Amino acid sequence: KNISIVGVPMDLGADRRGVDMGPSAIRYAGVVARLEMMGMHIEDKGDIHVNRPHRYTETENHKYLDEVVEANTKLANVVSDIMQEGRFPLVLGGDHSIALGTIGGVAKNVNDLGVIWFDAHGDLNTGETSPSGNIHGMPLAASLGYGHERLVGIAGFSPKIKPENVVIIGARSLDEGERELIKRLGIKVFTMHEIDKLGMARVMDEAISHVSKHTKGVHLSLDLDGLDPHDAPGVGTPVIGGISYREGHLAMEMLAEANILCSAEFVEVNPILDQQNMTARVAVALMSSAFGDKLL
Ligand code: DIR
Ligand code: MN
Ligand code: MN
Ligand code: MN
Repeated sequence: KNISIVGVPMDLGADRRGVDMGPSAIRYAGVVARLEMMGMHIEDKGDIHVNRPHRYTETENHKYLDEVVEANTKLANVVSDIMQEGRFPLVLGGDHSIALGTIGGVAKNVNDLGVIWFDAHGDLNTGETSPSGNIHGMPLAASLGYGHERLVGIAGFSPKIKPENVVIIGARSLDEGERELIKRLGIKVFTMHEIDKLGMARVMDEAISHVSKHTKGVHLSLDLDGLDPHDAPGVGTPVIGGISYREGHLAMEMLAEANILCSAEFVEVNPILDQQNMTARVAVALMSSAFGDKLL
């Protein structure tokens, strides 16, 4: 596989410093060497420039809207160029607002894109429903065409994905407006309840068949807070009771076996809140499994 890595040192979507260092932390954890060891051809395109405002800017309950839109517009172009070259975009976050640009760039090149969203949260808020005004809680809604017109309009078209081609895995903290949108759009969600009850193997079997049924490629958007804080402590909004390291690996291995991924992003790694860069190292380990690393 030919993989192009792009870092997005973005923290404005979470309104908390530290997650902007995620791309450095993941590189420090050896992402390039690990994937090259598996025989992948890696090109590291470096980081997208993120403009840092001197003052706090808020537009209708969307913190740092200008800067988030600007960086994601650039990211969408870079990701689209990577896909045009026939390479696999691997985007390193940064907070989850960068999914707007990644999905924008991927969906431009893949009609009927499927999305697997690993997260403790739904990221299905709009400016109206968000309790925080943080845009990292909105990218899935905006990709589906809901929310501020400037977020929805990133990459120049909307919607980028259809609700029936999305699956959320690991959810355990959903806001009221997110629950309503999930019900209204009929989005498939495997909460921790389903993972506990059915087991990760069955959840992934069902998730993979759901998301690949009417699609030509699947994007993996993995928020490290989907994992349990015990295994991935370096995240801005940890929620107890998450996916274990082993369940995470099984999920990635099953994705590799299914061979459906066309792009991936690993987000919300915050080395400031971490213990010995453990969360970035977990991210790299999960990536290698998603790209087909095996014990035997
Ligand atoms: C919350 C937190 N639902 C919000 N979201 C997070 O602010 O919209 N997503 N942390 O990853
Ligand atoms: Mn998220
Ligand atoms: Mn999250
Ligand atoms: Mn394993």
